[in-house]
Amino acid sequence: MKVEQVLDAYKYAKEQYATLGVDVENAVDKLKNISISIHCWQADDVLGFENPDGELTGGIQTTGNFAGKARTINELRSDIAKVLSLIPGKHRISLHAIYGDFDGEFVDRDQIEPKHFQSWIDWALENGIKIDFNSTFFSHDKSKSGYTLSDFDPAIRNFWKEHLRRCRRIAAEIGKQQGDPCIHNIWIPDGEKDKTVSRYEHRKLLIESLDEVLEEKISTEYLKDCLECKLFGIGSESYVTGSHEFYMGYTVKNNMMLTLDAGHFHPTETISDKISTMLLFVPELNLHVSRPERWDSDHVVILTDELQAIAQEIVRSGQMDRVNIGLDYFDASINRVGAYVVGIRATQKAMLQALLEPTNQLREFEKKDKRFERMAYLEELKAMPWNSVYNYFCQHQGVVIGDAYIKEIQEYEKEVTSKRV
Ligand code: RNT
Ligand code: ZN
Repeated sequence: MKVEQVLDAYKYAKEQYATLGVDVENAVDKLKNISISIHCWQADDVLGFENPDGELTGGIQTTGNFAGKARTINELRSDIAKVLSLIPGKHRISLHAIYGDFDGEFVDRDQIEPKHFQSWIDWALENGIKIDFNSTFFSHDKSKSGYTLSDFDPAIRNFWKEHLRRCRRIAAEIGKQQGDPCIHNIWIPDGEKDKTVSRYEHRKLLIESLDEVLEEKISTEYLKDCLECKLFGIGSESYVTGSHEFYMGYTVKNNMMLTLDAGHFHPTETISDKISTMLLFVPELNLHVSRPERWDSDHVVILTDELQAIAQEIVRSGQMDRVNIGLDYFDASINRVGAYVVGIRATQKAMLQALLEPTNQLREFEKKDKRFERMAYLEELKAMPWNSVYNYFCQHQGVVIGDAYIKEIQEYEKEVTSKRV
């Protein structure tokens, strides 16, 4: 598509949306300010740099062995830079604790320090990127029982408490240096494959562990902790200590941020409907936008009905500034850089569509009991020229439009990732 064609299509789209009372420029402005927190772990199948030859545990798994995964920090940064060059807007990178710059040394989880992340902070500052953080409670000898912070063994719990303490301080240091709070996501995989009789006991231990570590007060100017729930994982099908009810209770009680991962519920249960509820009880939400398919909670995000519903709920709530949008998926069976770009673009497109909704008018129909009109307009909106607006947004931000990113990824594969053998 040529520059003028994009502009013509945008002009036409603007006129069409104006007939519905939608201000397109305002929507584009808002989209520009939505930073998506891009997970670093799609690039290397959640292996990290602590022990890249180790096994991924904790109830998560990647399948496939597509060539070209990032094996070093530099390769990972190069892949992320490529991704960012194909995405309009300013975004964040979400790091896991196992992605530190350990300089070839083994640094255990209860030993990590801000210095192991300084090169990430410098890299991010140079590139105008903000960083979010995640403590890593999986892929470790001391999580072999299936439990960490809710293990019966106090020595195991102590080890992981120290990890959490250190992660909070690292995240706070990141937040301080970047002049923007670092969101620190805490996901604890603890659970069991089969019928568990000590559910209450483990949950009580998890509360004790969390309370003890979170007692250390750190300003939200630097650090925002959030807790991520899950219903089941691979090998923890029967019981997960940190269930939805557990963290719903814990975050509401402690006025903390809750993380909702789209793949962490019953297969037909969705997070879109939880957004308006939880926003009434917790200060902020963190989302792990993901796509569940059957047993897997982490397929590449695409423009599904549920993704659109999530975006609609964020926008319709009028609380966009209290919802942090992060991604969480990992697919080792396709080009990993491509997987990033498709997922991020899909998330932006869903947000844009939601921003282009004449919500006030739809609310009027609702109030006046005009349910047919509401339904009909919601149907019409699906086929409105929102993609012309997205193309314009890309062009305006100096990023390739339409399907041109596919060729870029093919070239990067040819020149870079396919050579990683
Ligand atoms: C696992 C959780 C968690 C992880 C990442 C790697 O089911 O969703 O967020 O995917 O921490
Ligand atoms: Zn998640």
